[in-house]
Amino acid sequence: MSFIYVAFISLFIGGLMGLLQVLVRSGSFTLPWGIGYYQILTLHGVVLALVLTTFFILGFQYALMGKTVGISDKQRKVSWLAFWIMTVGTTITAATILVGKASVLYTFYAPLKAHPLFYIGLTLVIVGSWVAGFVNWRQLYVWKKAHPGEKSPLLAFMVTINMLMWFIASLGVAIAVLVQFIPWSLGYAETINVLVSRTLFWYFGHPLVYFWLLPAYMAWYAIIPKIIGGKIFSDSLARLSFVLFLFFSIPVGFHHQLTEPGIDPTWKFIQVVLTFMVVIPSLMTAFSMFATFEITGRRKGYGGLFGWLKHLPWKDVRFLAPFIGMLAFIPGGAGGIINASHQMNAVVHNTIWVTGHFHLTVATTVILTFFGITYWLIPHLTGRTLTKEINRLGIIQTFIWTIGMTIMSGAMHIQGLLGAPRRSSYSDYGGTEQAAEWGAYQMAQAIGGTILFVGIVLMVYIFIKLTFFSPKGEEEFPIAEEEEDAPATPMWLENWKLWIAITIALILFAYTIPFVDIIQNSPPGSPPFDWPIGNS
Ligand code: HAS
Repeated sequence: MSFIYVAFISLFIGGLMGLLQVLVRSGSFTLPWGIGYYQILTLHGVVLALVLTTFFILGFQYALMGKTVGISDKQRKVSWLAFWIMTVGTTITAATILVGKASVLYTFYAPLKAHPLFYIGLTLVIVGSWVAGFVNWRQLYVWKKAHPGEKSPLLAFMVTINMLMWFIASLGVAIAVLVQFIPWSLGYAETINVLVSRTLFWYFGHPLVYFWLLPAYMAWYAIIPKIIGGKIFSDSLARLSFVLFLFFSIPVGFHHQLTEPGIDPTWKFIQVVLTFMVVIPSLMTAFSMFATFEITGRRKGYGGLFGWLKHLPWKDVRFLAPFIGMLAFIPGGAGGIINASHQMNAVVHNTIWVTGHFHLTVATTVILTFFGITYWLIPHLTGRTLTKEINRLGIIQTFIWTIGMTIMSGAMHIQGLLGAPRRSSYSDYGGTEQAAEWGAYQMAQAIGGTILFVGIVLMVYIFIKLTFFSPKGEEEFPIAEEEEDAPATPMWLENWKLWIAITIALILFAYTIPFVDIIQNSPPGSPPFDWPIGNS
């Protein structure tokens, strides 16, 4: 619950910053008191993309682990340590941005330089999340010892994979921050190797998006079936898709660097191929969700080609919000495939199309699923109930979000195709004809963004109601069972050593040669790690 408090405070602060941004970009609003556009853009990105997500995910995952494999007092104590390390780190980073000392955006690309406290705070967030991961692994280990020969509960298996992926991936950003950014911002190193830092960042940055997505998939695979009165289509398929995410999430970072000079095109091509591999588990998930919906509907007696759709509990916000998230992932995922296609990336890279893409994926698919989880998880944790009134408000919230995001993200996609850059404040670019074409879309963005902010205020209100004011009672923790006739899950799916070995082998394959190339070809005066020497 404490993790989730931080997530909702972040939602409010980050959402407010989002509102300010769309207003500035519309050209009809100027920020007061000398506040900088990049200051609020950084706060928006860091607080929503890094803080809200990580805190919500860890809180949700603790709930899943506690429910499925249990948590001991000692593990709970260590989890508090994780929470406080992360919260202190978040406060330090957010304060540094707020006072204008770290307007470097959430990707903190060098040569933009922030105050050292920005990086130190982020390091604490990552270290704290590792501690949480160690606790989760320990929880599963203890359970396995007590249940020899049994397959681990599906949700515990999924959490373990997600934290493994997160740990292996965040080593990259940890190295960049500890070895490059902190010494450089403290003045111990005079230079920073930009390409090395960006490569390390994107080694982390792409798995980061699956770290956000996989908890949503946990809910889709194992919780939504229960809410709709059905069963899990296939436990093995669900596990296999998570294993594939572990393999293919990490060795694909170059698809964010396709326009970057200094990386051999062959390796970009190889990582693009691997990117198309990571699409497969999402397609498996789409297949599995359709199967669950159809089988459940037909079992309830709804026939016809699409008649089974009628059985879905459209008036239950615990289902509706994640379902709209699923729908949004159809265009969101298609956009991702466009981004990953090398030539098309040249059209959309660094345009506001990319911003549209991630507002569909993380800010709709993932967030609407997180909202869907909130409606049952919070009352379950606080000993309250989801009343009809809150359910109704939740449905309204879901529609507000859908309308706001459709307008805002749609406008971003079109404007991006017309060439509008991302990460820029308002400008008419010297009165050019092309920039004039963007005006109407910027206005649409402002309208969509304002509607979204209303959605945020309503969601925070719902959160407060669920936490403190809804009637006392018991709310179900909905975990589905598997279909009776599904084939038994093979035990080799839990061969952790093999999965980790394959993951490391794929990473070494995708990164070793290009990394050596990058270092060998770095321009003079740009050593990969100019530390602790310092030339000055
Ligand atoms: Fe992405 C940029 C490629 C998925 C987030 N992405 C970003 C950035 C973010 C982000 C934040 O290749 C910006 C980073 C920055 O600041 O620079 N992305 C992909 C690909 C996928 C993908 C191939 N992205 C995501 C997800 C994200 C996310 C998920 C967050 C959660 N992305 C890229 C690329 C870039 C990029 C390039 C760099 C662009 C550039 O140049 O800068 C794939 O994983 C997508 C696969 C998904 C599918 C969809 C499956 C559909 C499902 C729903 C089924 C629906 C049902 C309901 C069942 C193929 C599972 C239906 C029911 C009915 C009744 C109809």
